[in-house]
Amino acid sequence: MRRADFGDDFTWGVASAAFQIEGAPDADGKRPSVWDDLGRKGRIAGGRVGDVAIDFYNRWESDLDLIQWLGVNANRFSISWPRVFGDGRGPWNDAGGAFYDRVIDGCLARGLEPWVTLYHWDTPSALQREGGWTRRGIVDDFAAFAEAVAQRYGDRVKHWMVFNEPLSVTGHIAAGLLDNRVPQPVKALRAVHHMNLACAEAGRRMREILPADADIGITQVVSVAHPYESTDERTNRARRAVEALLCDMFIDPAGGLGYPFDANPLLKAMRPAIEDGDLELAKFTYDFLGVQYYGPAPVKAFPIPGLRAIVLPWARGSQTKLRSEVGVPVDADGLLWSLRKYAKHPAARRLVVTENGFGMQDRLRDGRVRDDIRTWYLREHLQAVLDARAEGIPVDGFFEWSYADNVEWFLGTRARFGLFYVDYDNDLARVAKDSAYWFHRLLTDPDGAD
Ligand code: GCO
Repeated sequence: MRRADFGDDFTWGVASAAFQIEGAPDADGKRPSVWDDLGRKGRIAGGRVGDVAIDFYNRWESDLDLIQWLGVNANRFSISWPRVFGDGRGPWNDAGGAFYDRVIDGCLARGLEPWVTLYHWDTPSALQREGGWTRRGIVDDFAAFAEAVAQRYGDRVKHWMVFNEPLSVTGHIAAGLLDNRVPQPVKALRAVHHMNLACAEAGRRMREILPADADIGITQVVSVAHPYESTDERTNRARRAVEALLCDMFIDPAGGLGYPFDANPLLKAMRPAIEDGDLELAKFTYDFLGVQYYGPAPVKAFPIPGLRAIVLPWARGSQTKLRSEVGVPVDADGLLWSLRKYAKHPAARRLVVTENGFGMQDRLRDGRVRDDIRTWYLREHLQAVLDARAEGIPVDGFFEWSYADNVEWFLGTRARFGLFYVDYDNDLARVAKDSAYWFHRLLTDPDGAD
């Protein structure tokens, strides 16, 4: 496999997120986020691991050097809302904002296009206490934050993602993980609608502020159901129901298709949140859909009298060969099917794989991390991207998650996704894993990598 196989217009990047790498929870006027609170409440494995994370706040220069060494031409990272915008509604915090000036300028100085995610889950604590995404008023709060960020960095940042994975935030709310541990599935479905409104409004306001060539996208979990196709109607109903829940209730409204209530009647619980005119407000054509693919959603239809189909997305004995150490089924074919499904979706003009990576508990032995399975995983999924491009599917970028091990949310630092190993027992030293050397060869050696 060679970089040249993907064409000169292809974007190669690595991805990360503020809370997972920065640390410095109180530095330079930063206000707390819901994830700082979760760490302090002991809800994250290892406790307040986010307070240091991998110390990117202080090590951003040497980390950008490592990212540059990989041979990528882009670096995806996120802005911490409470680091730059107080308790959520401003005023702008210049000292906090200056940190992202340094990172953006540092990227540009190293030939790394900054790809900026506006929101990667770190809701300001003050807004979370008001209800977070279950409160419709957050739509205006978020849009004002988006405007402020675009005004500050729009002169240097061309590529934007307004939101990272609304599905994940929805799951956190549904399971009651963000506050008092009381599951709130109905409130979560209504929060879906608020997120959809917020993303579209942020997109519109950014479009007004940013230069005409601004590239505005959104990242979504895209895990198509497995089996990827079937002749059995009950199975296909199950597949549609799962994809409606995991992907289409977020992507379809942006494309003017409304909500897939027919595919999954459970979604009708969100109806009280939908006000007159909302479906028009939820529309926004993104320049790209950020496809976040780790594995498919295995489904198995269980015929239950009176119910059209009940599905268990993570059915036991799923058809895929392997699961990562964080329990995600592995099947690169699912990425090709995902790219096929959204290739012509009205919500976006093109596709970019904005996250793909393999979580495992790497071990550092004799100064080396042997992670052949991660190299195999990356090669398989890059091949799926090549296959998609060969079919004429407009996918023109790939961001590996992540450049370095970091705080994997509730799992803390146990699950490792990085190309660089972070030695938490040795001053957070970064050590290139075997997969990092493979990725470096692929991107810098004209003969590519096997
Ligand atoms: C996600 C998030 C990342 C995760 C990564 C590994 O997709 O869940 O964007 O923050 O850390 O995907 O699970």
